[in-house]
Amino acid sequence: MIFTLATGLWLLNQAPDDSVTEATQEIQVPHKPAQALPLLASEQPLPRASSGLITVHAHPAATRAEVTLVQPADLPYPIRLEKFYRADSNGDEQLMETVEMVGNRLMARFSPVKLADGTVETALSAMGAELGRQLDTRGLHVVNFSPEDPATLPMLLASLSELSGQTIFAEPDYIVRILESPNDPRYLDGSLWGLRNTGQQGGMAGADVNAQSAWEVRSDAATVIVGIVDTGIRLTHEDLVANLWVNPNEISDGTDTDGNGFVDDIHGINAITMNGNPNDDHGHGTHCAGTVGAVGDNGIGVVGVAWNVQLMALKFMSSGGGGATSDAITCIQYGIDNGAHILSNSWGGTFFSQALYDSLKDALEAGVIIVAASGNFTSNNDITSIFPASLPLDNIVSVASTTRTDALSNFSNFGQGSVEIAAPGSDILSTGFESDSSYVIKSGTSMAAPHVAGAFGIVKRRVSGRYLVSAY
Ligand SMILES: [Ca+2]
Ligand SMILES: [Ca+2]
Ligand SMILES: [Ca+2]
Repeated sequence: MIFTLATGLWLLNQAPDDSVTEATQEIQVPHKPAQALPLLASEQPLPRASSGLITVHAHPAATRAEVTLVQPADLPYPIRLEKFYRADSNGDEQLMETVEMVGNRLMARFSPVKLADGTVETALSAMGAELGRQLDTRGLHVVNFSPEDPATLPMLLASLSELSGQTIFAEPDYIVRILESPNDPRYLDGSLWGLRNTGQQGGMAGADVNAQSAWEVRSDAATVIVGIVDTGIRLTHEDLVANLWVNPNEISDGTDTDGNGFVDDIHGINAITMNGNPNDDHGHGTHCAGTVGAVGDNGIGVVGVAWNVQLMALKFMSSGGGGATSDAITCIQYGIDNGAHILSNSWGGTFFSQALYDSLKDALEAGVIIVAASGNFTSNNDITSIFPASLPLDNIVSVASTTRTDALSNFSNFGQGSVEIAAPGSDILSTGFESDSSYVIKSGTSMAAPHVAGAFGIVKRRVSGRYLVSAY
């Protein structure tokens, strides 16, 4: 693993290499273009990173950078796009890289002492910014500002990092995305080969997670809570509803009964809207939830790796399949605070976030297992990191994807030192979000990670890891 712990200052974020950037383009889910209104554009030439800073990132080979603010229809915040171009030998411009971050906020960890005595708020006010929502109890906050000037975000980051004794780090609030692969052939009648493969549909017998054997040991994980950090869950789905986690301290009455900041968070939260409605408007999260824990032995639909588990819906990505790192952190902290044992994360990005690292370290200290998709770039995570899968924390399990012939899926990332396990991820049938009886097939390391999260659900109550080993 080449990853080294950065000090967290935004200037230390590394741009990925070109090949990864191209692969990134392939998996990006576009925002709804009809509503993606460019509000500003600037074409200042590089060099940057001195005075007159325009871009947060730097691309050493770029000849031109462009900053655009777009307002997607599916998100309440604008997205800032930093595009880096290079002129080829014909003089034609090639897009080398696009970096996405929230346009009107950033994340910063402040000294709790300086937060408490008001110093931080005064300093932010002088910069034209304001302290936003708290992300943890040790000084991590969102910082809100008006995005009209493209230089504001880089200038704020620079100014904050110079606030000696007040700011511990400041960084952009990067957009991360689902790790579903759009290109794989779909089998409309696809069976649950990932759970039991007898060689059907050209598969290889035994190329599965050996769920049959594991289920003979224990399919009931009724006391285990698995948080699905994703696009939400269809809360009324016939094969999920019985396995949804229920907040014991909340009732549905239009108020925040348990005083945790979320109104009627019965089954989880929506961190985009900061309320208790994590219903899925994309489908990705519902699919992942079904793989972890669709109800077993109920005579309908599919069956999760864990038949009887508590699924906590933690929504931070929108109908476009993307979301903000700060909102993911809100979901992770909610999971930790509400007793989740496992958090399933079928999403990622290529930029290191100190705030995300800190949040997952909180999970480690609380004994929460983090299962993370390794990415669909066909690249080596030992060389190019994907976050959160590549973060160097002992509780993170990075998952690659396999096919029904037990081969690595053609899209799957890999890495001897940075990917821990492979699980079925090509052509996976699971619950759909379109209706309460919808079942669909999806592919990606997004689909592999929940197999592992479900397996952890089964073994969570065992004393040793013996049955996990036998299941894989
Ligand atoms: Ca509440
Ligand atoms: Ca309530
Ligand atoms: Ca079922």
